[in-house]
Amino acid sequence: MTGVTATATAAAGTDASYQAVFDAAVAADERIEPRDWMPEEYRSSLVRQMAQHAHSEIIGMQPEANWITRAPSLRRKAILMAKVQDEAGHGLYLYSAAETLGTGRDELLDKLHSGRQKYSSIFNYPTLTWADVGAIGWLVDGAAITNQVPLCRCSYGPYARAMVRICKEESFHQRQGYELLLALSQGTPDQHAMAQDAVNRWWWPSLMMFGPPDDESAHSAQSMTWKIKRHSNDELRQRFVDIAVGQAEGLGLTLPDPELRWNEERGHHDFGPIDWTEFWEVLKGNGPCNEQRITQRRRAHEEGAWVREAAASYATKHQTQRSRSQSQSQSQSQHANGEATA
Ligand code: BYC
Repeated sequence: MTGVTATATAAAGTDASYQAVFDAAVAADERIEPRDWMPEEYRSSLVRQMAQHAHSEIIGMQPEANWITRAPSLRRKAILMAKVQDEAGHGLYLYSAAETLGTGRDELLDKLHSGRQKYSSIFNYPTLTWADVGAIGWLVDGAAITNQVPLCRCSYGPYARAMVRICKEESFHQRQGYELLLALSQGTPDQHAMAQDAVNRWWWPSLMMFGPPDDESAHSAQSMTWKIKRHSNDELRQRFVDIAVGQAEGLGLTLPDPELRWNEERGHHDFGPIDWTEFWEVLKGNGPCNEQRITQRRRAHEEGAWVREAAASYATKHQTQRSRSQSQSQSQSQHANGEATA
């Protein structure tokens, strides 16, 4: 919020006037910052979405990391390692952004590990072949960019700023996936078939990433009023389909939907029905890899306990050293002042 509105907030003093200042800031496309007053539901909805987003980034490392040791060349291995590391970084930015709302990372991770918070449905599908790494880059990162570019204009400042850097990195991820699939598509007939098979398996789950249809989306209307979300789930899904059709042609691959066709009247592509039963089943924990992903995540957390302990004791040691040298220099300057006065 601007200095003027923040001052107005301080002067106003009642919940209703705080709310009015908040609403005016959102309406004026100003950013809400951590110390600004905000409705509790706005705070909790942001924590819910940002936590789910952060969890998706770190769980999303698993399906691709599965292929690091089997990448077909040093170049591909280096690219894949960089991408997976970027995803850990995205998780870090997002957990840090969520911390500005007063929710610590430990608490969020605990909710992920105990199944009280979600991560994206897409990461509950297996990566069966090397071509899946390309399909994830092209389709999953492509869907992520379509969804996340508007989040750079989210009303909550720390989330919006984190998204700017994340989107830049996601663009690189998407390009590497496209380039990988193009190489396979233009390779031997077996490689082409492998690329096509991966696209066939990842297409529909990628469309599900955008969330349930608008009429079943519990949070969309409120999130759009608050300008956390700028577009509805269906709008973004349609935008993604329209982009992907031309890109699939460029790749020489087809999308597995016989009903996919340009609709002149709508100015968009029509596409076939999404299997929402499958989506809700995956959300309930019944996808092909839910159990494997969460077990692996808990194990990684337990095995990383010594790193967190070491980092914490290192920080404590340096904090103690800093306080000691500060108090030493204070007493030296008091001593020096005393001598000067004497
Ligand atoms: N998976 O009211 P709705 C990435 C839940 S990309 C699981 O429409 P909302 C990456 C939803 O949480 C993926 N759950 O919700 C890419 C809600 O349940 P709760 C992460 C889903 O929030 C490549 C219920 O269904 N991206 O990280 O308005 C490599 C009703 O939904 C899903 C983000 O998280 C789903 N697909 O809209 C590595 C982007 N869809 O919470 C990593 C930020 C819906 O009431 N998030 N649900 O229990 C968003 O933009 C929005 O949260 C969503 C959902 C569009 C996903």
